[in-house]
Amino acid sequence: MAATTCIVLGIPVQEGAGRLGCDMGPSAFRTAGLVTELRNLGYAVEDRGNIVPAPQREVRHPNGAIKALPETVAWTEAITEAAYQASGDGMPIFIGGDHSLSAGSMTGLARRAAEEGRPFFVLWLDSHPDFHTLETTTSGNLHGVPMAYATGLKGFEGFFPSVANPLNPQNVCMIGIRSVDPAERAALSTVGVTVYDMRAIDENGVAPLLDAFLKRVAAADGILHVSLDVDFLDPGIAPGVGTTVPGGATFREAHLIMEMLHDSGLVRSIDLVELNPFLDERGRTALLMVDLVSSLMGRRVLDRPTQSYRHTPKAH
Ligand code: 6HN
Ligand code: MN
Ligand code: MN
Ligand code: MN
Repeated sequence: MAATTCIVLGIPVQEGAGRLGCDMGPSAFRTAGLVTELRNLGYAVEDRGNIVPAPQREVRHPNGAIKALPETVAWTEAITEAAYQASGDGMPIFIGGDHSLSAGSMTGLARRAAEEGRPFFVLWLDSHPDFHTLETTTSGNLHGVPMAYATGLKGFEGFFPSVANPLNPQNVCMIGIRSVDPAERAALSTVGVTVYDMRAIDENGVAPLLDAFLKRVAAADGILHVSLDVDFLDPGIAPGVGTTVPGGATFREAHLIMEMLHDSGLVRSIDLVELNPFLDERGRTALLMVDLVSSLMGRRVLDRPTQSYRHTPKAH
């Protein structure tokens, strides 16, 4: 594991969110010690700095609610390419930036997985499914569309870059969901995404839910990407986000997920999104996110792994 090189990619996109401030996210993650923390865990870290969007072209959509379409398209082009490249060099950690960045990270990573001939899976930790199309979004904030885009839902063609390797919705597991718009609910019910809402966590705990998904990824010899939106967490512990939703994951639920992900050995890339340092309290949300990354990357309480829910990925 310590042979892995972590590739840190700053993506200061904020146009996809309804309020400004996510452009400061990459700085806050660095200030909170992300790189040092990874090095302390024994990883080589290559911080590639912040990427810039591709040149903008004029693009308009009949849905007049949509905001910042040319900007988001330009970001998506650049992020897709950067994600594809970085995933060939190590383990990309995308530090955002709002969640529109995942339109690019997931499509770039899906291309890499397709080239390796392995199925691509995504664990989506968010209070929202971000499953709007360009037609259905009513807020017009394009951080609400990346999952619909990456899974190849109709209506993005001619506006966003075409998706060569659509993510199979059946390879997506969402945990923490508690704010779903009607059009998203309708779309989700038809495509086979696994959605665990907060009630599922309340009734079962996170461990059996995540374990079932990880078993599927391991059995398929899949590549797993984790997309962690700050608003997955309860606003009481993570106030630094523009779209807080009450009743989110607790500190321990979130850490347990990270610990199980580490033990699975299946994670190949991570998005850290929606951190808005302007709304944070003395950096506590940024620090918590870095703390969670440490758990995901193998920080241990004892000098041995905890013996539960272990999967053995195939050697490559
Ligand atoms: N996020 N469904 C709402 C909308 O505006 O479309 C919220 C989107 C939140 C986006 O979680 O990254
Ligand atoms: Mn999101
Ligand atoms: Mn969200
Ligand atoms: Mn390890």
